Amino acid sequence: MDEPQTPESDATTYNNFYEMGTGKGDPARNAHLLRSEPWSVTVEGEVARPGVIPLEDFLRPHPLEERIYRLRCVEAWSMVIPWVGIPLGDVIRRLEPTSKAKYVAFETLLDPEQLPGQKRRVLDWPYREGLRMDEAMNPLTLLAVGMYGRTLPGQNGAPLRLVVPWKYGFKSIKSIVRIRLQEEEPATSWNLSAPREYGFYANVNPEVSHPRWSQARERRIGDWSKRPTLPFNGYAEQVAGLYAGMDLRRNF
Ligand SMILES: Nc1nc2c(c(=O)[nH]1)N[C@H]1C(S)=C(S)[C@@H](COP(=O)(O)O)O[C@H]1N2
Ligand SMILES: [Mo]
Repeated sequence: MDEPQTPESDATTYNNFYEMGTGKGDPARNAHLLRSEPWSVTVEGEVARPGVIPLEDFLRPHPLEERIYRLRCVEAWSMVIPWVGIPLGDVIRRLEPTSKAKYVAFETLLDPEQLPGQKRRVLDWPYREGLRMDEAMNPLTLLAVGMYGRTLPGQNGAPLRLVVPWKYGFKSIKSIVRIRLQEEEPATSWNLSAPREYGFYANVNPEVSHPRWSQARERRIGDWSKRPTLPFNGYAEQVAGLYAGMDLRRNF
């Protein structure tokens, strides 16, 4: 909370959202094609009440809270962003998971007219991500609906995205339309696309190099020089316990 915020103009013009193009400036140019209102979320799998829920009901009656997080990206850059959202765990509790719910799977909207990047098979669409239940219930895991005190711009994942501040940027899936609670570990887009490079857990581990580059240092957007990357992106005190006993070189 005490670190200087990334300028909003950087956070909204330097993006990864491959459904809107693979260049960092493409999402800001193509975001006008996304119709983020009205929006609903399909809830399925191991829950007491599955269904298609309008976004307003999905979030209600929870007060929205504001949090400042560092969202870090695998390309070794980071930003400090004041997200607006609610803890994912509060939403999951309201859905009443069954005892078989061990993981949460998420999917992004599939619509090549609104997301023209889906006309090319850059990834296996729709974009998919997942969390283990204890990761999903951790109070740091946020369902974001806004940033910098406004609703989310399309390029940042309007109207609903995940923010997992201790993991690589790619875990924070944008423009979510489907949440499924399930017993098996979900397939994830980046793991399907490059299994040697991107594992399911995707924790920030500065001591383990990515197969093609070191991840010991990162550039905070706006800074000239790089800084050391911290284990779990600086949230080790809060989340390291989730992985006690796991070999994070194997479970990367
Ligand atoms: N649907 C979808 N979500 C996505 C992506 C994507 O391509 N498609 N890119 C991910 C990656 S790699 C990063 S680094 C973050 C970037 O979020 P930002 O543009 O808001 O900084 O979004 C993640 N969520
Ligand atoms: Mo990323």
